[in-house]
Order: sequence, then C-alpha cells, then structure tokens
Amino acid sequence: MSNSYRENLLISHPVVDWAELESRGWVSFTLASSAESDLPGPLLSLANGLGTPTATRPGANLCDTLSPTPSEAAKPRSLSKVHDVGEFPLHMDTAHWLTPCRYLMLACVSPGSAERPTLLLDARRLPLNNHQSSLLHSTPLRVTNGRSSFFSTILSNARPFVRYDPGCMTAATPNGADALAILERQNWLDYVETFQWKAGTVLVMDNWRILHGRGHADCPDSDRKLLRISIQ
Ligand SMILES: O=C(O)CCC(=O)C(=O)O
Ligand SMILES: [Fe+2]
Repeated sequence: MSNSYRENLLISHPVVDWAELESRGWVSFTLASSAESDLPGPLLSLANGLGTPTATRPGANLCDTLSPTPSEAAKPRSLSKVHDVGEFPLHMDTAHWLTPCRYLMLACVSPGSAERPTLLLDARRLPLNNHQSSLLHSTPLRVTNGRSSFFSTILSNARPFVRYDPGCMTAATPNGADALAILERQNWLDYVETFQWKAGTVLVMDNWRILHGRGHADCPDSDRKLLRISIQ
C-alpha cells in the first residue's frame, strides 16, 4: 500500500471512541493530514456520525475557523470582543441556544507560535458543596441572545446539560455574580486539564458537560488556527 493511500485511509475512516467519550466526556485523535483543505470533509463525516452539524451563527459555515482575533475585528457578543487575543474563560459553546449543541468538534490546522492549549473542565465531576450546588441550581441568570434572550440557571434537575458561558450570561440578581464565579477556572485548578494541540489533532467534547477555555499565550499567535463544528 502506498503511503498516500494509507494516509487517505486514515483521513477518511477515523473513528470516535464512544465509550471514552461517554466516560471521560472528551476524546482526541490525530488525522494523518492537517492541510486545511483536507480537514472539513472527514470532520463533517465524523460529525454526522455523532449528530447533526449545525452552523453556530445564521448563515455561517458548518465548519468555522477560530484564530486569535483582536477585539476591534471581532464579531459582536463574541468572546474575542471582550477578551481580545488573551485567554478565554471556561465556557460551553452555544449556551445561548435553548438546547445547547450536544457535541463540539475542534481540529487543529496550526497550533500557532505560542502553542497555546485549550483548557477542559468536566462540570459533572466537580465536588460542589451544598452552597455552590444550590446557587448553581437556583440562581437565574440572563442569557443574552438578542430578542430571544431568556433567563436560566446554570444547573437544573429538569435537564441533562450545564448552561455556562460568562460571555453571554449575566447576573440578574445579587447572587448572580457568585453563581457565575463558582465555575471559574482558578477555583478548580486540580480539575482543569490542559489540552495541547498538534497539527491534525481532533478533539471531540460532550458540550453538555465539558467546559473549555483558551489558554495563555506567551507571544502573539495569530498563526494559531482551529476548525470547529457544533453538533446537535
Ligand atoms: O481557541 C481555543 O482554544 C478555544 C476557542 C473557543 O472556545 C471559542 O472560540 O469558542
Ligand atoms: Fe468555545
């Protein structure tokens, strides 16, 4: 078998380990090619095996490109608008949807000059005390989504997903800021995993459970490029 044929097989037939995704909340593997033009095809076919790939914004591509973006060039209400090219706080994607997307697939075209990681926290594994659990279950927060904004708690016994994104959720009562602060990264340093990227690496997360954030960069890294597919 020629090398290029073998590479094609690897690109065309990667598999998502369901048992690992279910037990740990995320899985990763590395494709044989990281060329940007080679990635969307196999990523979308993998995504189709997990659910329905869905554009994150109306009219956007199913496969988004994520690169550190200065605030002035960022889309309104995006994390880049607030955090510029710095770290992103822990969050889930599409927290402003009534039902947030179930899985999130990120793939690395280039780890960038700073090789900055993505940070992961399993919200289901946290040893919350009674006070924290009660704040997360009972404090309504405003979830901003234009004219479709609504109120929601972070946790609820009535649904299987966490809802958490400090980028689109704001305090609506005095307890709101405390509830949002509970899931900040610095409170759970022993539980946060650092995910390091290599070109071609794919990360599939259970977005109902795994919070993610963008790590620290020691130098400018506008050459960092990830692809993203949201899966409903
Ligand atoms: O760049 C990263 O590591 C994550 C980016 C992210 O979470 C986002 O753009 O929503
Ligand atoms: Fe995100």
